[in-house]
Amino acid sequence: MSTLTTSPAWQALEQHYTEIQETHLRQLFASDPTRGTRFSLEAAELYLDYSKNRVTDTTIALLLELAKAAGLENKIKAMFNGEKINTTEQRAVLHTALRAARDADVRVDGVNVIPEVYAVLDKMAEFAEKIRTGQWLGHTGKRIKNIVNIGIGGSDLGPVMAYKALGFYSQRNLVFRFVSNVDSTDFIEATKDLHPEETLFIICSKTFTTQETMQNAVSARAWSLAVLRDETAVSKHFVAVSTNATEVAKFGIDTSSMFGFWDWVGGRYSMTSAVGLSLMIAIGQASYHNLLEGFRAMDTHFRTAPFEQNMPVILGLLGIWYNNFFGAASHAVLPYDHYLTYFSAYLQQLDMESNGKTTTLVGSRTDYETGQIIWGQPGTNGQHAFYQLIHQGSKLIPCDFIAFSKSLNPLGQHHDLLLANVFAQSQALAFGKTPEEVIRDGVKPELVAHKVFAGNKPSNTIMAAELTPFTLGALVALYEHKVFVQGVIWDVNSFDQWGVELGKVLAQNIAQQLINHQTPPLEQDSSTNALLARHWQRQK
Ligand code: G6Q
Repeated sequence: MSTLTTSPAWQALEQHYTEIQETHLRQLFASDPTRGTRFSLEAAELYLDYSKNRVTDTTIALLLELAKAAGLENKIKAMFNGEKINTTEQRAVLHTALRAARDADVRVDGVNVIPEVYAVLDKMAEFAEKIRTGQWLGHTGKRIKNIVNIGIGGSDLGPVMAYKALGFYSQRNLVFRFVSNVDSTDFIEATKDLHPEETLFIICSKTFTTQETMQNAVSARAWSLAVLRDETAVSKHFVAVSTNATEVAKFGIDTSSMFGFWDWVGGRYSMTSAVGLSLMIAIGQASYHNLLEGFRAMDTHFRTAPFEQNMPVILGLLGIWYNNFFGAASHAVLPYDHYLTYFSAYLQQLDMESNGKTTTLVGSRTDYETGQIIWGQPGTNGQHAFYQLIHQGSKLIPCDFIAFSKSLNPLGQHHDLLLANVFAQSQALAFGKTPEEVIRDGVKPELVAHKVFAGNKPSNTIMAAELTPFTLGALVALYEHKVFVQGVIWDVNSFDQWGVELGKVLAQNIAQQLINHQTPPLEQDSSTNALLARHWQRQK
């Protein structure tokens, strides 16, 4: 048995679970008319209503005990202070330094990293302005109109999510595309209607060795040079975002056109590093700095607010409560804002790559559930698709609803209808509909059972006045820190990703066979051999 599950805090929660597992949210709300406001928090322009969770004051107190027992306070300090908490890679974890104030002092190995952070931010701003104002010209003297970000994982999901999220603020005479997949269709479709003379590629790769990205970068160079017909054109049409100057130079990009970052920025936490270059070009430096301020406001809240008022701590603990005590394997994130189309996909990587682990910091195997399956998509569309299962299915799926009071694109009654839906959904999930209520509606007896909603389905509602760069920053930081809190409780390293390595190695091996048209005898397992043989046969 692990120290976690045998700890007094955990055992107390197990006992408490047996006491309240049958308690219905209807009872909890009936017994406390102030519940809707009492279980709420405000931070960094975000409002969190967590009253529709299956918790009492005792639950929260016990969960806070668990956080304390896990040493969360010191772990937060250690992260913000640049200690090497990514122990398997011996790295500091300092994405928070990327959005610290210009006069902050954050040290890694005794060196203040903030001046370097701002040197890169300023270089990005200068470049972004040149593109936005048309001062930066392509090889043939034409203005750059298209920006294609080539990257994958952390070098893609943040940029594409944030670009879509802040589309309202983007410069509309510029076209942005994001290529990530090694499937050539991605590159071909993204560039089909673009002209090389007007196209800038941002090759975004921390390592500059990632197979998919390098393959797409090679194809991008060939695509450009097929028209521009001059190697020197690369300097006007390619820039790099990377930590690896040697590989950048080898690829043929002048390192003066490289925007650097550092090994203390993990890929999935890199949205506010130079990886955000495409976003800065899209929204401009002022809005980009508003985004950083939103991140910073949430960082400060996380670092300083007492745990009982700390939004990421409360969200993280609620996730533990459902995952580990109610056995809820998944968690839905449901934004009621069309601009947040990619938000759940972004969170999937952030959360699942961080906490999808079963090895503890000291190398033993967890005997408890860890990372939740994160999924979702914008709300109203989901209502007409998968919400059925959340309402009446057999699984418990806690949800986060995200909504904004003001629409960026007001149009007639649209926004009222949108918000009516988000409020109605959390209400329906929490309170359901009893058989008596269904009968009162005059439903035929044989249909009553079908029309009953058990309710008692937990959800959080996160609201802000408006989707702005600031609120997006606060929202992303909220989830980053929520993931951190859970990683601390589960005692895993949220900042490595060894789980993605094996597939990469095996793919290289198989790729050699495919590229060299290596015919049998095949050296794989019998299933892979059969698949390869069939593929060769069909390809002929
Ligand atoms: C994120 C992961 C991973 C990474 C990609 C791209 O935390 O490390 O998603 O971002 O594999 O890596 P490069 O930026 O090195 O190309």
